[in-house]
Amino acid sequence: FEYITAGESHGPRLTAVIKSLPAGLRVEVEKINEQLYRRQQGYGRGGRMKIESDQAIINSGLRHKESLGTPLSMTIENRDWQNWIEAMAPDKERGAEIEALTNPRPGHADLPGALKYNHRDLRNVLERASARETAARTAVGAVARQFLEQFGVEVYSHVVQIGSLKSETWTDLKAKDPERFESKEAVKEYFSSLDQTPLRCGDSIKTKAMKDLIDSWRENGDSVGGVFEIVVTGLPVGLGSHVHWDLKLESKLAAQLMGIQAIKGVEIGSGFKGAGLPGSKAHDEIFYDLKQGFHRSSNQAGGIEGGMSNGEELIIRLAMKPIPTLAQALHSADIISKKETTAAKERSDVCAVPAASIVGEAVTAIVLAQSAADKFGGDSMLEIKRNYKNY
Ligand code: EPS
Repeated sequence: FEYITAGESHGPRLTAVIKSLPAGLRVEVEKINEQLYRRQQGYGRGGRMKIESDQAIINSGLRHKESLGTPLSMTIENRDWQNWIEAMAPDKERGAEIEALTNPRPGHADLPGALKYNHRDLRNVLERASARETAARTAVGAVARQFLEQFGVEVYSHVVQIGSLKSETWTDLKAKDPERFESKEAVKEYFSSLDQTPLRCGDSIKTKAMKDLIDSWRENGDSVGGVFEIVVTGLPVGLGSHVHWDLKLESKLAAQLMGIQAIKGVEIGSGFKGAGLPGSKAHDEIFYDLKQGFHRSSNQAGGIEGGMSNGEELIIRLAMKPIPTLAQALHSADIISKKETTAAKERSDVCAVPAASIVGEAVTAIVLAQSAADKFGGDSMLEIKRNYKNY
């Protein structure tokens, strides 16, 4: 599951290549497109999502819907490219009419990117920094999900904060009504139902207030951030390892999840809140019975102990900053003249937290597929499944 993505936001298309994939994995392109569709939804998204209708085209690595074990490459066309053929032409000289963007947006990659790469047009930075790239990662994640499904692993998410408004976390919801989520089906039903909601938040009353907040901040030319949670069920014990810091499941998850555009914080289990508890209340006591094997009555660890999955649900919270492109532009300084100016106003989303939660699911699925492939190794699905069963 080693992979790479390429593509500019307004270039012809995005590309993703998964270098290593076991042979014999059934991959449905419809399931990839379903994830791409989910990423495009959510209240508060901007004009670009009205133009795009993301679909993956598989160019290599599959034959008759089964992986060959060869690099799987995919492309997603940018429909908006039609409006940028001259401005973003990869193979034509720059026309005199193409204006350079020189007023950097605070919070975006514009200024550090221009200084680092010696660019005199901020578009050379923002085109790749744009969260448009997350469509490619979502497609890779959709392949990883199809791998994980074979082992009964499900990756879910919900939004638990928009701007300053919070709703109940997964731990709160389960504590309030423990019986409600006893079956796998009930968990799946809760998370699946969120795809029909505007913000992927399970509380309809809070959702109304969150939508009002998005509307009122939008009216002020502002943008809105938030927090979402990833919940993974069905994980076996022992993904990741305690033996070295870079092998820990937490470090792998944090590294890749922090690599999602606009993510500024990651918390696992009780996270920052847990730091304030006495040790006697911060850990999950161990029980054993024949039916369940080893199990816990709480999940403060968020499913990871010593850098390894412990068989409980994986619970991760991610903080997304408000998107830095603002209609009410902030103070800036021109990169060429150095004169006072206001930041560039590219078309943008007012709130993309629900979309980010889908990207979070995808990236989590990628890390877990990588870790499962490390643990259960093998060139073919048959071999991996045999190793899993023996373990
Ligand atoms: C995005 C496409 C982009 C932005 C957004 C995410 O399209 P455009 O720049 O043409 O409007 O809508 O990215 C940002 C807000 C950002 O600051 O990077 C997408 O496909 O998700």
